[in-house]
Amino acid sequence: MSIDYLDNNTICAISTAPGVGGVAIIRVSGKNSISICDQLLTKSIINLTGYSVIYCSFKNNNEIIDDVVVTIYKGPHSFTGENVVEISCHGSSYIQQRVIEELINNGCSMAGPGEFSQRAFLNGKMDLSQTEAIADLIHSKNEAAHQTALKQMKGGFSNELKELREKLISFASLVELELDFSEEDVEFADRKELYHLVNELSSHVSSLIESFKLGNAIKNGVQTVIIGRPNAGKSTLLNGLLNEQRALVSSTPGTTRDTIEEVLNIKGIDFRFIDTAGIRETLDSIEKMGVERALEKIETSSLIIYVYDASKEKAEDVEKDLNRFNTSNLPILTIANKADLLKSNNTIPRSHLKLSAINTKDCQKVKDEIYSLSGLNNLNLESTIVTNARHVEALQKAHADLLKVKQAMDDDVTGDFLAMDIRQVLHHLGTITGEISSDDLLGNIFANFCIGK
Ligand SMILES: Nc1nc2c(ncn2[C@@H]2O[C@H](COP(=O)(O)OP(=O)(O)OP(=O)(O)O)[C@@H](O)[C@H]2O)c(=O)[nH]1
Ligand SMILES: [Mg+2]
Repeated sequence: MSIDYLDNNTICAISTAPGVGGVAIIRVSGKNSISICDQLLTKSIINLTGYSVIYCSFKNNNEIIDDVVVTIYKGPHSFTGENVVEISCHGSSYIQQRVIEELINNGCSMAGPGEFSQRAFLNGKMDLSQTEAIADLIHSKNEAAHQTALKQMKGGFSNELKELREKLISFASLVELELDFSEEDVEFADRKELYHLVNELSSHVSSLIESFKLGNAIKNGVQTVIIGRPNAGKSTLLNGLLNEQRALVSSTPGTTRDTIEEVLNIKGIDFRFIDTAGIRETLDSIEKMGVERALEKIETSSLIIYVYDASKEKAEDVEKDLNRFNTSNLPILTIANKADLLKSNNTIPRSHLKLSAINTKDCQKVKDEIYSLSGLNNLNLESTIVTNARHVEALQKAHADLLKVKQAMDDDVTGDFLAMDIRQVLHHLGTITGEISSDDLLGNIFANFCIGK
């Protein structure tokens, strides 16, 4: 996407969700937004001050299209930093389209995806990570996602990064200053202090990277696959967890063919449970596809629940299954199911959870086990949690370069190399907030936004 903000055209888009609603909001932003809208309203808005709200009609020449409420924002005191007019009309798709059409006929152009947010960023209303947080806020589905997005939008994360960068910038300038006096062998930047700072920064950046595990779980949920042999009770377990008869259960092995996915929120985190076809050698082509799909689901999951019929299965077969299915060493909860059918001579390893999936109450125990297995029990929404894959990638690069700085100091390299490595760290941290950005980067980010945002 090209960035044509410099020509300062006035853009418009429907900012509410597509379709019919009680009201819809059409947003207009740009230098001419007030004068363009003024021609289309039955009351003049030219002389109104910012934050004025006015009730009037939206018209085309003499045809009244709708009664509307219009809010005026005068730049820079608006979301985009430009003059903005928000037209609230009745939420018919026809009215929304007519309003847009008239705006375009009068000199507006249709906004591209995320163009309002992009303008907000380019006009310095917020930095890149804050802009991205708005997208997360709009999509937040639970308390944790809402909290982290809100904090990021308010600038919590940006301030933390700014502090880290500032500390390093002053050192970078001192090291660079030394280069100007290279003949004189001076050291303006105290190496001991710098070493200490780099250590401090790298552990800070590490903990931000670590927080992504939680951040990702908050944002995208934790995919948890339920696997085992046919008839083990996997579907019964899924139903018990959900407290509803979601999946078909029967005593015929091979009941579940396709995978069944359901989301369950446990302590604020969405766990996406996937019930799969029982894994066995089979000649039935449909069941075979189901088995393949089950094995594929393991690859994309973060957690595994392995269920076996404890009244029937031999210990060595269970071990064999565990080794075969968990090739990527994911955290795994092994459930010794059908505990109600166990005879006194059956012994169950301590690490297996004894369960009767037909007993819904028993299934609730699984929720606690899954939650603690996910390693998210230290959920602390007070500290900064990185939720964005782009950010964590930049942090990882910054971390690698911090290690290079450390190594460079250990090797006692010259100031110019040291300065280069420090600049790299600053560069990567700067890409998160957008202090360092390129058209490509911005294009990529905003292209993923919807129109009207
Ligand atoms: N006694 C007893 N029966 C159970 C228990 N859990 C499941 N069953 C029964 O075991 C049979 C198979 O259960 P399902 O949940 O369909 O098993 P599954 O693992 O999904 O089987 P497939 O879909 O064929 O792979 C059903 O008749 C269930 O009622 C349990 O804890 N105790
Ligand atoms: Mg099943």
